[in-house]
Amino acid sequence: MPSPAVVQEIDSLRERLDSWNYQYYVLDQPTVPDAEYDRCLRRLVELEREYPALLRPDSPTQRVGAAPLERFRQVTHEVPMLSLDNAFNEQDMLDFNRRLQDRLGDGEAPLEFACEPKLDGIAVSLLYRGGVLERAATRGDGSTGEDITHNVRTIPSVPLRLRGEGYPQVLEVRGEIYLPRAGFEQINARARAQGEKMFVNPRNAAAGSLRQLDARITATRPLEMCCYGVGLVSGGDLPAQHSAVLARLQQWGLRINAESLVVQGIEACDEYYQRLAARRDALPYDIDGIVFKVNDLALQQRLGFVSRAPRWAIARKFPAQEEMTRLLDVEFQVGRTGAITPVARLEPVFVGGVTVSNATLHNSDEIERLGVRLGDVVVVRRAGDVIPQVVSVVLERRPPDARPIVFPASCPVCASPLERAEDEAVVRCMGGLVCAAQQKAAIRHFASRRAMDIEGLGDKLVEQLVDEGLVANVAGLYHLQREQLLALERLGEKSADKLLAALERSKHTTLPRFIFALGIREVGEATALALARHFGSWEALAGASEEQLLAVSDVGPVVADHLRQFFDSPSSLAVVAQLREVGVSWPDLELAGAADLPLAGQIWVVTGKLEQLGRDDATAQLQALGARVAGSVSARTTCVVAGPGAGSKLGKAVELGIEVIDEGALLALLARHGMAP
Ligand code: I6G
Repeated sequence: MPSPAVVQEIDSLRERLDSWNYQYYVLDQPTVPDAEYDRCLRRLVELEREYPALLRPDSPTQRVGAAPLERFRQVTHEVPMLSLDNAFNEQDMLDFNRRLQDRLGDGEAPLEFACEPKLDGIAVSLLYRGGVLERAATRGDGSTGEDITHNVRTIPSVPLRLRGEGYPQVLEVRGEIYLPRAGFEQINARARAQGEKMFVNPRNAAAGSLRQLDARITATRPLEMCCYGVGLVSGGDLPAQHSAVLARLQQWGLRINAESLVVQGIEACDEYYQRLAARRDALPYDIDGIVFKVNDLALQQRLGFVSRAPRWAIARKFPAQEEMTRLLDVEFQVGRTGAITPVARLEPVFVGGVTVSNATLHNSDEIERLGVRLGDVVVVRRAGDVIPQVVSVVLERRPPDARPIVFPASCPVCASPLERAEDEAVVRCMGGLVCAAQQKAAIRHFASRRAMDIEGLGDKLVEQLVDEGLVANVAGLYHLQREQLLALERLGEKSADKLLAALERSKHTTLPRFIFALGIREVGEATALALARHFGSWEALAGASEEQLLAVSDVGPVVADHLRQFFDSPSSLAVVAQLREVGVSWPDLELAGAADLPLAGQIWVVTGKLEQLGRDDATAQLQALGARVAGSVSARTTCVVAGPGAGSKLGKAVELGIEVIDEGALLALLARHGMAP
């Protein structure tokens, strides 16, 4: 007999899961991370297995999703759309393999598996009759979905008519509709600019985009479709293996995942999983695991199904990219340009493969948008190498004593007034270089490797130098005395001498590095290089009019304005004069017209993950050297820079015999042309 405590736990789990399901599937408003949902569902499955008498047909374990929204026409899936069992580690995969071999009873020979990433999107069914798209529907609860044909027709990767011939008279294709990460950033940037509600993650954005009554809205969202299998098939035959079916779908014009692979045996499945896990952040879309399927369809048939999932497939999940934790405090950091950034201090939580205890809250608008309070339970997302973000608040877990977050009225470091420019979300400290936080940030930037490259001047030391009043601006660094350094806590003779030598060395620099090191707003490395090449000397740059600045390839009105503000500021010019006085110097550059730039006339393509530079920086730097950076490889491409995770572009380059270099070679080339390595 189950104890009252067990009955109560089951009831409570069901209630929570039902409520989350409704929020997630019906309202498109996820309230808890998937990992938390999975944990509760697993616990409920476990309890129901232990106490079968308590199993009820309406338990959340007994259905795939939630009820569809009523405002769309309902569609019955003739062949139910099931879900997949999950594996969370290698042992779960070995157990899966054991179950397969035991059930088949064909001996211990390795089974053949079809592997592919599990996209974090919306499962849909496309029904083709006579090769023409007749209906598209969501999975819904697995038996009944919603008719979203009008929306799906707007997705370019969904063919309205199948290509070629030989397809069955009735062919139901299944797959995932999703938003690539870049598309998600794009629509969220648009929503932010227009003051509209932003989406929490790409999956949520894809769901919201599909659940539109007006297909014109869907058409503005860069959705994609990737097919992973078939449902109803009649009036024709398909090949005998899953991988061959996918290949056939591709021939008929449907998109399948480029990462799909057939492997032999469960160990090879683990290798595939590890390989993709290492590349997960570099993929252009979110995935939450890998799906492994027995490749032979006759074997699939023999294996059959258990309740809601096929026995012949499993999804091995990746560590969750969203987790819940508590917001303990908010600190207001002052950046190099005076921008005040609220930073969430969190109860440490393991998410996206690392322990996270800080996350950005961006600005006061974002705090308002989230409606977050101190003490709230929040959802933290860490995807790729993006800094962790607070994406939503779990309102149902708000403690009674949660307090509003109060944005400071003056700079938390120097007490100077704060200002918010009319068209900006950012609030800035007006203290300029009087503000110790801005002093420290400016010095850290000046000393950084790609600027003046002052080795041994770490963040801690910068803190000490400013706090002790030894240095107030970057020029002050060059007046530091050995005795002053030795008097600092935890700085020995060796370190002091090393720092002094590094300071001395840094005096011989290049014009692009010097411009970059000054930390002028919006002037990154590539712009600094473009300015140096355009004007050739500091004097020419400092004396340039706004029009002359605007003539530089990388400079728009905003950058030109920041530059002019810098050159019109007596205190900024005084610091430059002091730097030159202590001997900071550089050779002038030969003037380069666009046609003289070293990579003028060349077409470059950057693909895969660039660990050090990042793709955007690499692109900007190549452009500053005169190259055109294209999005696809063609016979006219001069060179392809390929990092880990490079896919079809790399393949095409190899096929066309185009030069391919890695990030190391690119860095060396940039260095040869005066860019910082
Ligand atoms: O939800 C799913 C995602 C991906 C799937 C799936 C899949 O294959 C790559 N395959 C099946 C058979 C099912 N759901 C039921």
